[in-house]
Amino acid sequence: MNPRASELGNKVAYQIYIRSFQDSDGDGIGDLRGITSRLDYLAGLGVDLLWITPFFPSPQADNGYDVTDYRAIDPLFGTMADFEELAREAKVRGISLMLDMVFNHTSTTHEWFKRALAGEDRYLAYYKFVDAAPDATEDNPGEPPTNWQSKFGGSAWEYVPQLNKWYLHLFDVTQADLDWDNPDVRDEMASILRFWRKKGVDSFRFDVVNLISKVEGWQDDPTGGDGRQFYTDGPHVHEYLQELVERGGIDGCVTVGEMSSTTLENCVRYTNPAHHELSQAFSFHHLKADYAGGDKWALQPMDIDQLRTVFRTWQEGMQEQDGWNALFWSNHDQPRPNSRFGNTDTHWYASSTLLPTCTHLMQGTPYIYQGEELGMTNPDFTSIDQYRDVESINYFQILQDRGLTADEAFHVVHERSRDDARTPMQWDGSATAGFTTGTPWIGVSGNHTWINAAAELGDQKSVYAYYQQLIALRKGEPIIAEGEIRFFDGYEGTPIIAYERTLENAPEGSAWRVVVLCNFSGDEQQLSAPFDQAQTLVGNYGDALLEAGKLTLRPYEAVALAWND
Ligand code: TEU
Repeated sequence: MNPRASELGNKVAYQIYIRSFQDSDGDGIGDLRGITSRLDYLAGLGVDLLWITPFFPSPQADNGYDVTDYRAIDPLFGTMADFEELAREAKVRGISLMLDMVFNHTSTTHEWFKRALAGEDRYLAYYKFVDAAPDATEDNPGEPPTNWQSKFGGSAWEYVPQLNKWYLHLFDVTQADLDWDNPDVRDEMASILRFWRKKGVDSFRFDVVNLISKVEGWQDDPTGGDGRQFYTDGPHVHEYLQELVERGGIDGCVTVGEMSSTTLENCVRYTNPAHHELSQAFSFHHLKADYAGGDKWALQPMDIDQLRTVFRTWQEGMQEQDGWNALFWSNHDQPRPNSRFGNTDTHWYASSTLLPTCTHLMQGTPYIYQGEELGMTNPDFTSIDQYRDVESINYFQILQDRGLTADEAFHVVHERSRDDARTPMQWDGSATAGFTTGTPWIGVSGNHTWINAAAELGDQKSVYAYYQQLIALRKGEPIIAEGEIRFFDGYEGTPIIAYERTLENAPEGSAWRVVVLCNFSGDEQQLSAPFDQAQTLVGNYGDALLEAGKLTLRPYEAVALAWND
């Protein structure tokens, strides 16, 4: 059994994008007290871990992923007393708070960066500053140190005239990359973790943590790419993570790393307990099955063979080497998965329940992103003015610079924007969906009138009830938490993903085998299914059309068959 299974196998995490979850003071922005007011809803779902996106002081250029002070609470979201109350109330309900630590970069409004701009050597060394050419000027700074591109578009370097230097920013220009090769920086980050540990926090998410170690020396990307090979899973990343975990006092905590463009081999090292790094990894390769040529901003229909191969590679690969996957379809950076990989126009319920059935029964720890448990969809925005995300607004222009018309660029943004997942949580059918008594910072999706918690709670046929069922299964059926996983061959070229879980010495009455079959299409599929004596463990159509060794899968149907004799 995977060594992580006993501590993490029956846990389920829920992600809150604090800006959009619940506003308590009418300013149109979600906050800590708002979350506290909704803890019973979360406890009712059955979640154990609550990942809350950053609420530290920030100018909000990237909605909190641009941190000014890691040891305080931004007044936008409340006070430290509000945080402490939330932590207490969550603990009473058996829920552990997972804080989101953005350690690859700080805001350029951070004290450290300000002191660097003032020319203090100690703080210049906190960041990746590189001397510009001696004759560089503000009007003509010359070429940046490398041709690397920011993930939000444009050069990854910004020229600072008063220093005649460039600084690196892999993300927004206001997010300056820290120099993790500097032991003073590593000391600071470990100290920040100790500060939150002293407050009783025992769970952390690390933002793009596999980007912290950059290759020594500055080289152009010879492929004309964005330079990611020079900083992704970099030369010292494992060493720095082990040191951070040990000195931050978080070995044994529940931790998860967001691993951008990573590899299986590195994620085994990040999560295998023998390495004392993190306990889980978010990898994103499965969420690139609809990226034409791997480019987020080039649309293509979802490639089901690619999706199946990635799931198989990561599930069987991490199992073989005692790594541990975070299981997810969405977060605050991804479009709503039911809109993206299903068809919410023709099969909203089936699309909204196919996806979690596929992943919640895999090996790993499932993450539910706010509203996913209600079947929230991409918003029906019709104008770029409705979008707020810096990346989306940048790419609306970049795509037009690449030759797309404004309408074509808008269509791509509409399908790919991070704001697709950032519209207010839909609590009820009122004008602002019960999210705020004020004006929401971003528009409410029009379908909140019928997709909302008030309409679904108590309805045993709701998407919410289906998620409750999946979560209860993970806690009640040991095979899901502890079983081995194996994907079935023979489905290439079909819209089916199929795998089985097996558990040796399954407890009396519990399943020793579960077969999961998922139809990622809007068409009925007939399968040869030599599955006699099977029980229907769970299915998004409520039953299974299984007879005489044949199984019919209806549009976007997922079913799990179990053997427990
Ligand atoms: O995301 C990393 C990241 O690259 C994502 O922004 C996402 O993969 C990208 O938008 C795909 O095009 C983390 C945070 O989750 C994100 O919200 C932050 O903006 C980013 O890091 C910088 O901190």
